[in-house]
Formats: sequence, structure tokens, C-alpha cells
Amino acid sequence: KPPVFLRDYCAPAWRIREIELEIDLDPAATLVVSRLAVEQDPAQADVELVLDAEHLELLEVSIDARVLGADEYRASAQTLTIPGLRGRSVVGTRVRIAPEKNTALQGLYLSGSRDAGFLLTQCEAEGFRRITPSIDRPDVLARYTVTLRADRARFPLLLANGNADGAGELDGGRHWARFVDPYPKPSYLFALVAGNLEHIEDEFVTAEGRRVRLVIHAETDAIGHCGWAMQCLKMAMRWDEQRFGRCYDLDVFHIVATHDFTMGAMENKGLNIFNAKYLLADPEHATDDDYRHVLAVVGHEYFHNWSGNRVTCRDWFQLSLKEGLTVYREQEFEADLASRTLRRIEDVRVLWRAQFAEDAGPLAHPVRPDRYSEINNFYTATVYEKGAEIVRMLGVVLGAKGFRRGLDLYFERHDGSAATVEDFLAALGDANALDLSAWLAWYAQSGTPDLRASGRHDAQRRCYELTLTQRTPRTSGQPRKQALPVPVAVALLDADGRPLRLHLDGEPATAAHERVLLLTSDSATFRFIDVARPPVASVLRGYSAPVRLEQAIDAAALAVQARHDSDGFNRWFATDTLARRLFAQALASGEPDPALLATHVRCLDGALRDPAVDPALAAEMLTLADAGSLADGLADIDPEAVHQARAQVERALAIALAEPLLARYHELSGSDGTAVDLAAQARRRLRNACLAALCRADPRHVDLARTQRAQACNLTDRLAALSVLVNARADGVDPMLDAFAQRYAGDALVLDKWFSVQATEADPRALARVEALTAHAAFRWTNPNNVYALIGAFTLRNPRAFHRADGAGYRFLAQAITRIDSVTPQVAARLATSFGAWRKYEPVRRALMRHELEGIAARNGLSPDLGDIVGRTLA
Ligand code: B3K
Ligand code: ZN
Repeated sequence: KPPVFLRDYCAPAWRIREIELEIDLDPAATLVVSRLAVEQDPAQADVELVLDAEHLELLEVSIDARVLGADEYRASAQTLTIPGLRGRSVVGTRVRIAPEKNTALQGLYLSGSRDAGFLLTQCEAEGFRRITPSIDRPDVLARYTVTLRADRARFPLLLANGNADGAGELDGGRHWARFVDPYPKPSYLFALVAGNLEHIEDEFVTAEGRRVRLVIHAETDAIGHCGWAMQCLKMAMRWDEQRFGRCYDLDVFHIVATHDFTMGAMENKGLNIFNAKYLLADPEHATDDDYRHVLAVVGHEYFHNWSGNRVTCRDWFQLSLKEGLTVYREQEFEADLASRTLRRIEDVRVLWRAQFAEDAGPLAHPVRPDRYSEINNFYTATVYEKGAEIVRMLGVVLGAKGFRRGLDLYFERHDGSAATVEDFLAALGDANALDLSAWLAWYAQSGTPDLRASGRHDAQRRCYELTLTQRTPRTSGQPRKQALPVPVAVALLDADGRPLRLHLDGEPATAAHERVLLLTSDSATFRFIDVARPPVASVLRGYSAPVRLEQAIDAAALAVQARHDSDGFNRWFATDTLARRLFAQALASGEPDPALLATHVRCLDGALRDPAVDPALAAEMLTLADAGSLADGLADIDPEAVHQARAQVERALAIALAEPLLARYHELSGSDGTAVDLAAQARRRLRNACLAALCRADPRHVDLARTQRAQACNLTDRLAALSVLVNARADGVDPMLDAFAQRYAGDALVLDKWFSVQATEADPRALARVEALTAHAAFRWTNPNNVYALIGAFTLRNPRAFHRADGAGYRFLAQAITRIDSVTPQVAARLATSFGAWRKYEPVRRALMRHELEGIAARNGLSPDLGDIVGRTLA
């Protein structure tokens, strides 16, 4: 596919005011009749009407109800052109499609079996053109009226976006239903569902007094697990009203669960479609992580109703306008409802692992890319997570009230239309009488800035000078970098961790203990006065900017932060920094420095014993960064050496902490059972972190895992124990794995976790198991969840086995990618990003990965999705 450039953007020459669809549904042959009320931009009167149309069998084209002859239009594999049209007309088309053959899972497709499954759609980014010819771009917004017809017995439920507008019977056992969506929307938000699903129902009254029916639809075996999602939906609706003043706007809100979905969920207007993985939750079939993910994803998709749907994106380059903003809103939702500190730690871990890695490799791109050839490959950690970080920084700089004012203005100005990043910054700025245009650089520049922070105390002048310096290394395709606005939240702590009152030289004194310094140039020094003794600088509090922080700070000062910092994130950040220093020593010299180890042990010991520390935070402090994140910034990586150094640090810590770990493990055992409240989840998290650490320290503790596995009454504890046993290669683990599979036979989501537990055993022999599991009855190459649970988990979360020195892990992935590419190209493309860091590895592995990439690239019939990733990775 030839690339599209941001600089080439042109407003559409044709718009569509209304779209009427009549769809006769059938898995083998679905007929789609459409009438598009099109209107030409008078300023572009010479531009022909070109409709996007792919994988359609075109049966008829008409203009204002007159059927056209074959010479009156031109059809290609991607387009339908109607030359000579001017002004306003109604363009009619009739096409046939075969949803049961659609394994790409874009457009209209079948979930489940041909006889019992249901039909559904996925249109973002460019799936609508696989349903009917249209102008399939986000800045063309139309009102939709949709009539669905289908066999009543086979498809009793018929759904499309918007409010219901009539239904009835037809001859031959068929029935119909009509839907009107009063809000103009781009085609990527279109959705329909038809099948035999069960539902649960509730009601929500909005702050504006609108009664909204809430309906969740799922297959019979899953409908009993939808209660938590319904609660989450109501919490999200209330929270968006209270925090951002956003109310829901239709009479009904539907959510549908499917097992066949390439991603997490989709925010179609009034008809969200969810990967079952992010919707279903009950204590026997879901882990605590699942509960939290359901809350986050239900919130995320719901929040898109304003950030994405009411105000959408002008073009796909602006994708982060809706995704970055919505991820930020989702993060704030969970921070407000659960734990701000924990959500922040989790997000920063993801940022480091996925986004920093992406930004340092061949697939690096700005948050607003300036070109793409396959847009589906830009639903990335950069667009989502770094995009959310930019919004967060703006929130820090504007403050809660100022940010809210800005967002209100943004929604008010752009409601019902398609906006740009510039529009967003202008609204935020105008509402606060500020010029925020300098922030555009964060959207345009790729790469992770290095931020250096160093302090100097002057006892005589009683002042402390903090010097901040930024530098962004060059990235693929962008050699020159500029300074960015970097907000750095700072506190100065005394030796007991108490924050001092901050007084910046030249400013009036205030009572503030924390303040945001805005670095706008390469380097700046900030002088605090009235500082009697050398303070501990707590820098980048709450991780106020997505940078690599390099801080001139000694272990003793980090320990003060780890023990006492009033910013929960920085407490954890300090422990993470200590652990990284230990890792670096182990990697360089074969073992961590005993003094540093002792310091870190004291910090963790304190957190473990202190009843005032949230057990979940203690668990996070115990959990070392994964190997990929630890290797960030290294060249010529030897994954085996990284594994050994990491394992060595883990083991040394576990041995030194054995006593408090064991005490805490026993103390936390028992009472929580099937409770899923936050406190119970936090206790389980710490308890399972203790268990894993204990078993690393001493194989005798594996008996604890055996007992826990046998007695567990929730999936979290059962899986955690099983994972420890698998990693310890404990006696009798195979029959235990079999018993687990038996117990959950037929539950696809739990079996996916069972695949992942085996795929992530940190041992080169895991590969053989993974290969064997691809033949398991519960594994289907056509199912994205299966593929990600087994193959994705292996490549992303098992670096030791994936990077086997003999290249067998790479070969396995390459073969899997080729196989999947002919079925679900988007999934193949995503898996291929696991080769993205190939240049960072030592020469042998580098050559092996390159060999596999070149092998894939040389194949005939590569999908554009995979071709794009492999091409950019090798470039
Ligand atoms: N907007 C969708 C993602 C669509 C991905 C298309 N390949 C889900 C979300 O971010 O909410
Ligand atoms: Zn989203």
C-alpha cells in the first residue's frame, strides 16, 4: 500500500448527510442495500465521487433511484467511482458479502459456529468499506437509519446503533428491526449484531434526567458473568458526569460480548462490542486482574462516547486525539475509584515496557504520525499510552479546574464534528488564556527524552539548586530533536522524609510542599531558598512526564524516599531505581553490591512489616521490572545474561527477606475467599508476591504452593500457585495442569490463562510445550485470544525461551506469523512487532532474527498489514 501523508490532508470533496441501510442477514450471503445522500463541496466541483469499497460483490449502482449501466461507473478492488456526478444526489448500491468467510474480523463477520454463532461488525479503522461502498473516512459524518432483516429463529436478536425505531414479522419466518441514530457519526462507529444471545438489563438515570436502558448481551454460558461489567458501566456513567460533566445521550446503551475479536473492545455509538476477556468476570472464572481490566475497559469504551464519538478525529493521524484522551480518562476513572498510586505504577510499567521500547526501535513514530500505509498498525503504545501521558502533563500544568474548563470548551466547540490535535490544544489554551502551541512538539516528535536531575545544596546561603537537563536521542526517521515542555513535580524531603515548605528564589513564599517546575529549554536551574540542610529531592512525583529520569542521587536518599515519600508513586519509583542498580551490578560484575543490597532489603522489609502500607503497593515493590524493561538502553543484549542477573537479584532479595515474606504469607492466608473487594484483592496480590518470592529463595516452600493450589477458592490464588509450580518444575505438575484443564474444560477464557501459564515458564524448554499446545483441542489459530494467550505470551513474556540461543523461538514465531497472516492479518502484524528490537541484541541473535524477518518479507501474498511491519522493522 502506498503511504498516506498528514501534510496531504484535503477536506472531503463529497460529504454524506444521511445513510439508509437495509441489510438482509445470512452468514453465507448477506445483501446490503444502501442509499447515501451525498453532497459535493462547491469549492471542489471538479472532483469525482469515489466511494471506498473492498471485498464486496457489487450487484447494482443507482443515482436518484435510476439504475446505472455498467459504463456509468468504475469499480476497482478498492473503489467505486461515479464520474460526472455534481451537487446533491442519492447514490444507491446493492452488494453481497459472505460474513462466514471473513476471518480477518474486519467488516461483517461470524463469531462462533456457522449454525449457532452470531453476526457482528468491526469497522474501525477501515472496515465499513467491507460492508457497503461509502466514503470511509472519519471526517465524513452522517445520520444513519438501519433496517435489519433475518431469520427469526436463527437470529432473534437484531441490533444496530442508536434508538430502536420499529420491528415486525416478515414472510418465511423472517423478521425485521429498524434503528435510528440521531447523532451524526463517521462510518468507523457503525455496528450491527444479529444472533441468539441472552441479556441482562438495568437502568441509569442521567444527571439530565434521561432514563437509559442498559443491556449487556452474551452467549448462554457467559451471561451469568456479566454482572460486574454492568456495575462498572453504571460507575463509569456517574463518574463521567461528576468529574467531567459528560452525560449519556441515547435511550439505550448496549454491550455485546464476543470471543472472536482482534482487540479489547470497540466504542461503536450506543452499541459497544467487547472481547469477552474484558467483559466477563466472576470469582471462579476471573482473576483480580480481570476484574480491574473489566472496570478499565468498560470505562474506556463508555468514555469514548464523548472523547471519540461526539467529538471525533478529522483523520487517522489524529488517532491519539481520541485514544490518548480516552486512556487518560480511563486512568483517572480507576485512580478515583480504586487506587491512584497503583494505577500509576501499572501504567508506568506498561509505558516503559511497551512504549519506550517502541520509541527506541525501528517502529518509532510520533504520537501524531506524519505518514502511514496501514493505519491499523498505528493502534500502538505510542498513540495510546504516550498520548495519554501528554494529556496528563497538560492536566498537571493546567491544574484540575483549568483542565476541566479546557475540556468543556473542547467538547462544546467541536461537538458533532471531527477535530485535530491543534483544536484540542487551542481549546485547552483558550479556556485558560494560555498559548499551548509549544505542546504540539510532544505530538510531532518521536523518542523518549532523557531527563537529568542533579541538585546542589549550599549550606552557607541556605539554598538548594536543582538543575534539570533534557535531551531526546535521535529516532528512526527523525534525526533532529528539539526541547519539549517538561513538567517536573518536585518536593524536597528532610532526612525523615517530611516534605519541606518550598520557596523558589524570586517568588513570594507559599505554604506549598510540592510544586511543578516547567522545563522548557535544554537545561534550567531552579533555586529554592531557606533550605537549611541538604534535602532529598523527590523529583518527577507521580511520574509527571514520560521521560527516562537519570537522577544524581545516592542509595541512602533513595531509601528515604522508599520508606517515607508522601508520593506513593515515588516510593515505588525509589525501590524500582534501587532494584535497577542492583540488576546493573549483577549484570556487570556477576553479583550485586552487598551494601546496596542491604539498603534495598531494609526498604522492602520496612514495607512488608508496616501495616500502614497498602499490601498491593508492597507487592509492587517486591515485583522486579521484567527483563525487557531492565534491558532498556542496553546494546548487544544477551537475554540469557539478563535473565541470570535478574534472577540473581530476585533470589538475593528473597533469601534476605525470607522471614518477613513467610510471616506475611501466613498472616494473609485464609479469610478472603471469593471476596473481590479492593482490600481482598490487595491482600491476595501481596500474598501471591510473597509466595513467588519464597519459592525462588528455597525450593522447600513449593509445598506452600501445593497447599494453596489445593485449597484455593478463587481463580487468582489457584493460578498464582499453579504458575509457581510450573516455574519450579515441581513434581507432579503435569497432572495438576491436566486437572486444571479438566476443571475449566469449555471455558475459553480460563483455558487461555492456562495456555499463558505454560507459555511463560522462564525456561528454554517452554518452547516445546508451546508447540505441543498449538495442537490442543482448545487452541484455534483463527481465534485472536488463543493466539495472544499462547504465542503472544511466549514472545512477550518469556524472553528467556523466545530468545533461545539456537533461534528455535524465532523460527516458531515466524512460522506462526505466516500461518496467521493468511487468516487474520492484523493479528499477524501485531505478533511481528516482537521482532522490533532485533538490532539491540548480540550479533548471533540479531542475525537469527533478521533471517526470520527476511524470510517473512520474501514470501508471496503477504498481507499489507504484515508487509508494513516487517518492511519498517528491516528498514
Ligand atoms: N477504538 C478501538 C480500537 C480499534 C482498533 C482498530 N484496529 C478500541 C479502543 O481503543 O477503544
Ligand atoms: Zn480507545
